[in-house]
Amino acid sequence: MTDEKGKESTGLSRRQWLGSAALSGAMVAGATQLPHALAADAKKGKESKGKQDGIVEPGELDDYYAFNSGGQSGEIRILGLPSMRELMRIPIFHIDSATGWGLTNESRKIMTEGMSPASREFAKRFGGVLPNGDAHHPHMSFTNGTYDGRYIYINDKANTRVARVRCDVMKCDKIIEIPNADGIHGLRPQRYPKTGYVFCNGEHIVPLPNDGTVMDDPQKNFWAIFTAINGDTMEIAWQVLVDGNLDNCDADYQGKYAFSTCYNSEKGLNVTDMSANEQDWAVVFNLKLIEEAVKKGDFKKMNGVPVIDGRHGSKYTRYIPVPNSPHGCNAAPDGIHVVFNGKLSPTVTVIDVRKLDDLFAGKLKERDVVVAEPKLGLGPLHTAFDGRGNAYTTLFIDSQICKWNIDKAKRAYKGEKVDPILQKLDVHYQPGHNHTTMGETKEADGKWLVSLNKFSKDRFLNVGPLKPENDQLIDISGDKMRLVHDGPSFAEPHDMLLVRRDVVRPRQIWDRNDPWWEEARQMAKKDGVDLDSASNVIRDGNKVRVYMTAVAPVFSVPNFEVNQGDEVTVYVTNVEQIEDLTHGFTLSGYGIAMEIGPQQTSSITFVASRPGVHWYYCQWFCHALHMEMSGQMYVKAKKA
Ligand code: K7E
Ligand code: CUA
Repeated sequence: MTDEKGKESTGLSRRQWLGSAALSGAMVAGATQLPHALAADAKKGKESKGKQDGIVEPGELDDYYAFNSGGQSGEIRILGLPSMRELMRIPIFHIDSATGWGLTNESRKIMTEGMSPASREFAKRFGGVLPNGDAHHPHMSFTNGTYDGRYIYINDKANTRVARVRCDVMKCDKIIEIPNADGIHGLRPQRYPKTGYVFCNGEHIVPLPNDGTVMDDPQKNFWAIFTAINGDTMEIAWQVLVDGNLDNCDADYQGKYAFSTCYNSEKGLNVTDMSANEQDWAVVFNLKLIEEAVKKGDFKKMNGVPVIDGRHGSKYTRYIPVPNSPHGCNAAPDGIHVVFNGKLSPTVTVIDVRKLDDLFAGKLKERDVVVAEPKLGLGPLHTAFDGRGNAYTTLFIDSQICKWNIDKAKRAYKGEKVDPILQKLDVHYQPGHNHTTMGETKEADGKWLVSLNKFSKDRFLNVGPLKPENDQLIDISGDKMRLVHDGPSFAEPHDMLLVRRDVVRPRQIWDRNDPWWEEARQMAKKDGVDLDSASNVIRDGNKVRVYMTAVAPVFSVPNFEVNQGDEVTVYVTNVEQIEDLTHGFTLSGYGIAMEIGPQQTSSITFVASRPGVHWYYCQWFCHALHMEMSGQMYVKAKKA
């Protein structure tokens, strides 16, 4: 039967085929190309309501956008879900050869304007920008408890930064360095009433100020910092000083509290010391009290930022004991429960946010806000939700996803004999984050879950000692979780954001009035040049500004001449009105490349240090005469 099906199913890819075969009785959308046997199965399967096959036929569009962090590669990737096709990459914290991110004047402005003086000095060795990042947690801005499609924020653990991506053009438009902290890890936007704040926490405890004057006695001198950024202006609103390393954070659905887990209450500096205690904690931040403290001046200004003292005994924070070295921090879409994932404890700890007012009023003790603590398995790291009262926790050591019911867990905590665990599904292997469709919003729809596995081992063709990670797609629409697809990925998605496609509305082409190239616009105005029809070479002392347009297959400036040592700026405006007609500008021998999308202006500045004839060309295939879309820069040698 398999052979027969196999023969008939030539229209299906192997993955589609495997997906369908694994279905046995599931409803298959777009079944027109299915072999008869399967089509019959599909019909039968209609009764098993809600099952999905994950097949997206060629030419069909996905139901969800997935925004995947690129981990230590420093970027965000856009995937379609359920196909898991990679659609785009957004370079952020690193230098990118394709788009010229980190090379163009526009991107360098974004990468450098939020730098501290110390980083600016240090980055000189890399030509002015820091060349790497470690991006973990991409999260979209919220309005009223659900995604609003405006921005995506992401952390850089490596260089203590936070970036913002504009969802209309899918480009990063702000990067800021967070002072007083070391290694921004957890990041979540405020859910209600809107974003609002972007919360992020420094992971590593460091001396404050961290200027080399004091570097001993961590118990007395080292602290971690929780930061609230204004998501609109990307300025830092306030910071809170706390005890112990912070790991992950989240916000409630009421706009009253934020939370961070702490895995190093010991304030240890090595793994043995850091994991000594049986319990660490989750810190609760009272936003209203903190805002009042800022207003009435109950803070210390450090590096220009109000820093509030939130250490043990502070009225602005509470420390809830949680076993043991908790990691993930996840607010449920019911708006009531927050889950802290035990990591070294097989448990997750569930609190009820409605009890927090009484906790801060002194009517309840810290552990009184805990309403469940189910034992799920080994290595619980992160939890996702389906909006139907169920939670899905990754078990790193067991290599499983554990599906459990929040209400049952609460009843068991009260002593009732009930097993909250509904199912355990093997994943391959060692999952970190998982994420459900719309699962961190009040519109959680319980359709899909992606498990971001840290190891792929034998799941793919061997590509050498460095193996891909494995992002696995799991159908959670029915009673049972069902593994649908293996998705290899390069280093290293930590977290994924799954957004219904109608929420995200990117432009097809740039708007000529976009602020992106405001500096180029101002300079052109000063030079009396119209960017839209430019063909100008302007000499200004030893500075040369070359303005050109790009229309397939020509640059409006076919060649230009400069003197060795001149500082040259090239402005290219792509005046195409057609979608997907991107041009590029690459200058040979100068380490220069940039993307110029339809209706976009891009610019790049360099010193013409190498004499001779240097070709420039369009590196984005745009036309049958794309190879011919080129020109020459003549650099006259300096007289010896
Ligand atoms: Cu668990 Cu950085 Cu979100 Cu990785 S963190 S897994
Ligand atoms: Cu323009 Cu290739």
